[in-house]
Amino acid sequence: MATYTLYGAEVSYFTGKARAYLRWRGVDFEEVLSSRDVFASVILPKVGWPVIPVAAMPDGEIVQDTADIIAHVEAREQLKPPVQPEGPLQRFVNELLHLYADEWLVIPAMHYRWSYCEEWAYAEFGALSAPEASPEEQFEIGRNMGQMFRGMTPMLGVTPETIPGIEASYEAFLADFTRHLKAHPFLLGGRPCLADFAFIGPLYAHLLRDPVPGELMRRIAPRVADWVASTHAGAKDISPLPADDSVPETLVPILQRQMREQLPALQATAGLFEGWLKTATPGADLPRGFGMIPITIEGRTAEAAARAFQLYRLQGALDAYAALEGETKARADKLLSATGGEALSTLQLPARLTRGNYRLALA
Ligand SMILES: N[C@@H](CCC(=O)N[C@@H](CS)C(=O)NCC(=O)O)C(=O)O
Repeated sequence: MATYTLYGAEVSYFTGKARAYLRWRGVDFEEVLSSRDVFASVILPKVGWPVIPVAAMPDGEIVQDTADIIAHVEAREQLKPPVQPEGPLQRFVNELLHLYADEWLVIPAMHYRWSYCEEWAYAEFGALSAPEASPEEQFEIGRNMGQMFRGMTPMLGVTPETIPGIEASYEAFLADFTRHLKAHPFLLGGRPCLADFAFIGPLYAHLLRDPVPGELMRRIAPRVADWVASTHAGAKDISPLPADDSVPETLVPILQRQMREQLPALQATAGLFEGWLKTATPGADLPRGFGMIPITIEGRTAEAAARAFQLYRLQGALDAYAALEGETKARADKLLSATGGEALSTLQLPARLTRGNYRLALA
């Protein structure tokens, strides 16, 4: 019997992140398809709301949120090398890229799936949800389920106005990541860290596996497509990270894009969070969003939901920044200034967030 169980699906963004990590970590695990039955018998009774992936630990403990799943396995296994880089500056950049992959690359991922692969996605959703049903029944089941995800795209700021900006930005990202991969096997150097597995979230299920963006990635960024496939398969060919806690220069354009696009959205979301706090009490569950904010991608602007969960990943990055001292902090500030992210050094969340009972809450 496998030690760990991962409940999830091939079409799912965050399942790809957890699966790639578990394969790399080399632990014994079984993946169980998150069918309707699994939602009814495991996920809803234990977690309380419909979400994947969910992992069962060897003692039966149920864990949700990919960062928590990875942290739990790391703590139990104590294997080397760890998924977190050792260097404090590398840790900070690892958290920044984690935030970018989980909470910003979701925009191109959802755009390409739902603007170009809608019917295909309905069939996939139906097949995973009701594996025993006929293709026609699966399509209907998948359409009901998929429409919920499709309906999220305007909330992410995917509109006719922003779509050209999203596509231009994503293609430029692929070019920047290709240049990086020509110089380094993984984001921070010779071995994958949390951020690499986070990149697998958007880049595997949606942007490589879905047919239209998959063809695009293979055509214009074959090196990225190969990297996604091998990192998703478990990334076995590894070497150490730079021992001097340096960060590859080739990450600068990727971080510049993050600071240009995501940082203003985070600042605006933090502003609305401050307003929400005025009537909230400690321990209160956070809403999914705090209202609407403007987002701008390659000069194209739309309203998008001020998603609360982004602030939790932001808190992880700000904590890693706050842990820096002396010369390392000076190097981080230099990197922030080179990437247009100076505002991050003074950005503070007005209250701490925590997770408990599988939900995001005010600490
Ligand atoms: N922060 C969570 C995100 C999980 C997530 O958003 N999963 C998607 C599928 S890939 C989902 O089930 N979403 C349902 C929902 O958000 O209502 C994690 O890292 O596990």
